[in-house]
Amino acid sequence: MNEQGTRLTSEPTTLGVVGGGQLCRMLCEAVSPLGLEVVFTDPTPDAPANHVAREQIVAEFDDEEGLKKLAERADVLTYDIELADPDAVERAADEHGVPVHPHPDTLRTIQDKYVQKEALTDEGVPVPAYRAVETVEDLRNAADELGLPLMLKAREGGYDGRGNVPVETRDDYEEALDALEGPAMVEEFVDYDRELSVIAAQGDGETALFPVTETVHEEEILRRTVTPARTDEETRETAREVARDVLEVMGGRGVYGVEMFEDDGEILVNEIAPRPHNSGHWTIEGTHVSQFEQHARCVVGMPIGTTALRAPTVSVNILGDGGPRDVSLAGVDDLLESRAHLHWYGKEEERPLRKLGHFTLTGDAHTDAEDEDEAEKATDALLREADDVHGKLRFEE
Ligand code: AIR
Repeated sequence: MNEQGTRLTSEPTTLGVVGGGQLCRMLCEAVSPLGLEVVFTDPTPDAPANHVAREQIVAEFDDEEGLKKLAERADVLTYDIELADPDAVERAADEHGVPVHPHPDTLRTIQDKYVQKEALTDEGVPVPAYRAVETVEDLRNAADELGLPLMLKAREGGYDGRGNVPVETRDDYEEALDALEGPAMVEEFVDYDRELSVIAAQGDGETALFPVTETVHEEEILRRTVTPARTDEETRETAREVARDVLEVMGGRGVYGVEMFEDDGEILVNEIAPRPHNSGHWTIEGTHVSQFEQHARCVVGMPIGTTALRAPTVSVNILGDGGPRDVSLAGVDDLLESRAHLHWYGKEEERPLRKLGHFTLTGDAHTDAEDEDEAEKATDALLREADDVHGKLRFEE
């Protein structure tokens, strides 16, 4: 916090967060024991974080006035969503002399998926082959070089699979490009063995990696995580090395979600998030310091916490399956009576595949997570238990 180290006083340090969704909500929950407080901006009144933060400023992510109010009330600024406007955040921060972590330049790099891939490639971080495309002609050339199928992605603005269009055949070029707004890029389709994620933390002069987790997606939305990832130790070590290199590229303080493909023992970086990430929610119960507390420690300048695994862990997302309609989830008692830890985000509207909550199951702390057979048996049992309680949840009118 300062050169003499962390000092706890009666005046709480305040984090100013752009975005007040579930990530900001879980950040608030994690930092309260450290005596930190959170003020945030979000355009939706009574956003999920509002139930646990000190204050919400109702404002769009690029609203100059809202961001200035945020900077005025905060000691440090950070984000819960990368749709934040880096220019407006930087201006507000400069006006009030408040630091922003990660740096707005990092946000600029990450916001444009093509620029992000260029930055990673320049530093030798392995990524799937990619090309910038604007026209059908560009797409045809890319398909000639990289083959089909391809994944067409909006360079900016997409998340949770929004803005991604698979291109299967030559007849799809025009329709795929028409489906996206603004500049686009294509990537080779990686026929991966599994997807992995590492939450990587960059503090004030120190770094830490969370254990490698396995992520399971359907329809490009994260469904569940399994930790330790069910792969060999050599691959996990490669994933950690890649995550360390990613931190070098990012430079600034904060936690980063590094999403990867594992393909024949090789690791390719899919995407980076400059913030806590859905693939790290399991750390709330699964590691000594969660990704949320770690993010706060990093941006405030406190020492980094230990990321050691407490026990094998499985987390499952609770996604909307209808709507738009008011949220009403039934069948929750079995979950509450099980050993699962529920995290309900308090969103008002259900929409198909919207992230409305998640739950986490942790195994026996005595399981030797380093022993692959033992860890796999433990996570298999957790997955069965998770399926059981998840299967009983149902959204109703
Ligand atoms: N988020 C940010 N980037 C990706 C995701 N999933 C989180 C943030 C943001 C919230 O999702 O916490 O505020 C928005 O969720 P929704 O359901 O309103 O789109």
